[in-house]
Amino acid sequence: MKTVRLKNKLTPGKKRKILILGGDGYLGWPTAMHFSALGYEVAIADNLSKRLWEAEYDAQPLWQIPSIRRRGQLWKKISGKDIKIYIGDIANNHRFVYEMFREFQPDSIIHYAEQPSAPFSMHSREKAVFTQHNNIIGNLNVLFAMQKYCPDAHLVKLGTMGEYGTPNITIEEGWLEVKHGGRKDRMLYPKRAGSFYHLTKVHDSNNIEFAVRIWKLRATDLNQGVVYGIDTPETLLDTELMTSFHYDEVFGTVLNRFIAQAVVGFPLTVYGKGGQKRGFLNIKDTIQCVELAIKNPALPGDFRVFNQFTELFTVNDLAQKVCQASKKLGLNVKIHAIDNPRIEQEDHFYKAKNSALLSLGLKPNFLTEATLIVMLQKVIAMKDHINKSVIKPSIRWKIR
Ligand code: USQ
Repeated sequence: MKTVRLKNKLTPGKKRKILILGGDGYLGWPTAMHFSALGYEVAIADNLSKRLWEAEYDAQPLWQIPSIRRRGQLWKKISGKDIKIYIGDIANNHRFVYEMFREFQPDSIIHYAEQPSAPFSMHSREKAVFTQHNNIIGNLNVLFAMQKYCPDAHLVKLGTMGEYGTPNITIEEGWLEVKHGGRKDRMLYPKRAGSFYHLTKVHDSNNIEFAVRIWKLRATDLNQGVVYGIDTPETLLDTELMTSFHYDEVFGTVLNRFIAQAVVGFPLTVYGKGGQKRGFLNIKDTIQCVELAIKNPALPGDFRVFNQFTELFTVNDLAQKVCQASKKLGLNVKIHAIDNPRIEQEDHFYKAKNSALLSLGLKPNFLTEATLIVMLQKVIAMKDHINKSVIKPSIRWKIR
């Protein structure tokens, strides 16, 4: 793998600049605090649209999240460090993107600013079109802004393991050596995504690979698995610095949902046979992986893809683990396999490589019973705020 190792220690007087797109989100806010704590000059951009979508589905995070400006002020008070805030829409306002890149001149860009939910994208034609426009055009605007104002910057883009789908062969890290008709080539790994949302990331990957190839940009695509977890070292500094925790059917990921369900006595909603296997990682490892990508940037003209997960589980494995951990806290949790609202394989081969980030030094925080117990305890403290009516899935992949 071609990487350039930059000095990890910052030279006095010269701060490296990181622009975090989607800095108000579940991953964006902890990432912003983390790099700020490390001494980078951090700016975040967000159009606050996740807060609007949450209101639309009555799917608020379990604990109330202060406004982005309030979070910035509190972070400044606690750490003494500034996080610069840009409010604007990267998909619909390319002038906003251009102006921000021209003014801030980032060394690295971490791009999380996309509609992140598969069920949201499958709700209707309008939501599918919205998701594709929002994600794909926003990403294109970022690529053009990079090319125009900071062609030497490194783009770290959040992709997804869901781009690959569940093929019957081993999933490589982004690229595949192909032999055909007596010749060979290295090609982007074939994709078979499972929702219009996951497809946006496939289209983004193609657009980034092309832009990197023609404009000699630097980019790393992090094909991330399903994230779970509540805390990072910085979110623990103050309750108002916590990141969002979703358990609803639209924005909640499966393990976070099972934890909330266990706490309110809702039978765990295993979809179908529950043999769906996916890559998982703790939110702390998301931050670690992004840091490793930033500190070991891609070379100009190099489109790197890292598979970003630490463990593989089936949905049934997770349900069993949550039941066992809940028992330790005196909760009697039941599992209820329900009709699968999605169209996906429920019992399948799944083998995916994830050695690139490990070889850069990733030290995984594996899913232990202790981790589950801490998550359960935090959610138990907020039990009365759980809205049971947003748990049951209602969005179906087959629109009748
Ligand atoms: N599932 C259940 N019960 C539930 C919720 C989900 O059985 O109550 C199943 C789903 O059918 C699926 C699996 O759990 O087979 C994962 O579902 P999920 O909702 O946790 O994750 P997904 O829709 O794939 O999307 C999430 C994030 C997305 C990210 C992706 C990574 O929302 O932003 O890209 O995880 S990955 O799955 O690796 O593509």
